[in-house]
Amino acid sequence: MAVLFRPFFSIDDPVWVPALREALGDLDFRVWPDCGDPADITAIVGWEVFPEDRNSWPNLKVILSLRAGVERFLSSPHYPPGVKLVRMIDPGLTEGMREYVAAFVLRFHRDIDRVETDAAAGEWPSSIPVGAAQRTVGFLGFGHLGQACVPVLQPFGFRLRGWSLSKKSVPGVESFTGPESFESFLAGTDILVCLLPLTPETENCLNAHTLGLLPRGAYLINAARGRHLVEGDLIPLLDSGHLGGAALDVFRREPLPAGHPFHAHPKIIVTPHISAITIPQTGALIIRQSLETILGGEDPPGLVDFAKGY
Ligand code: NDP
Ligand code: OXD
Repeated sequence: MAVLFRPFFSIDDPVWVPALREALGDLDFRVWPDCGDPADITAIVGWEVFPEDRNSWPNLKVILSLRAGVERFLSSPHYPPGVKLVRMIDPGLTEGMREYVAAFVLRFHRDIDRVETDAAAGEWPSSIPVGAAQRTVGFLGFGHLGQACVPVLQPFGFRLRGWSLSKKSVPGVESFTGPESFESFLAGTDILVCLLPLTPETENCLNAHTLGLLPRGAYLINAARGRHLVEGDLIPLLDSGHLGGAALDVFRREPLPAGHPFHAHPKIIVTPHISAITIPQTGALIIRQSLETILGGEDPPGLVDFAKGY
């Protein structure tokens, strides 16, 4: 059994290769393009698949994604049929997402951008703040990452709700399931956090109609995928005051082109897909654990269900 790593980003060689080598040191670990005999390769670790992956590895059993979201693998014509796919569930990445979501929930909750602008303009108004207990944070997609945000937000007293396909029993969080509850979920959400996987069912789910169902003045945090949002629908909702602001980490085109209207809009905060990144030290250990689980004949956490698309 040999594990092949396919570097993709410029930081992979100096960062990921040593981390994986350390975690997988006692296994037969190879780095593309030094693959050796293709028949040895039973597992591939990487960010996506490439044209030669479809037919080159006669004994390939599993692909271990370094990304949490796996739509690029699933939609690729190069994905080798019959090979299992495991998505990344990394404690380092999870910590990053928790921090990102908490940072923007608090920023929107305290209306920091408006008060900062007012103060800079010489305005010094006093107003009675809305308490966290009067604010509902709704997780659109309440899986690993959505649920991981609960312990950081709960102590502030926010009302929390999550929308998912299957019912969740998380203490203190109202669970909404399936398309039939989508509208009532949105209608009661003041700060919407999108953490859905990108699938045919979830693509374009943030649009004029659905965002229009949020209460007036609501906020959007999209840390999932750019294709969840119909980009052209957002600015009119912000300009009309229906939405109070949006923090966007992901876009249909990345990097977001210079001159894109999101860059200049006063109510949009653009971050460059940095909300949560797989951390080599912790991620490499997860790859190790997944391989051990697979070698033991079991399915590791994060095994992708091809029928569901995530
Ligand atoms: P999970 O698979 O753990 O959670 C996905 C959640 O979405 C689940 O609750 C699932 O329901 C729900 N869901 C999926 N499809 C539907 C649907 N059609 N209707 C209702 N609910 C649905 O994924 P993670 O939490 O680990 O990650 C979520 C996404 O975040 C990733 O797919 C990725 O795209 C994105 N991401 C973005 C990053 C960034 O840097 N911006 C970093 C990491 C991830 P159920 O629980 O019932 O299965
Ligand atoms: C991921 C991402 O899916 O970085 O891991 O977006």
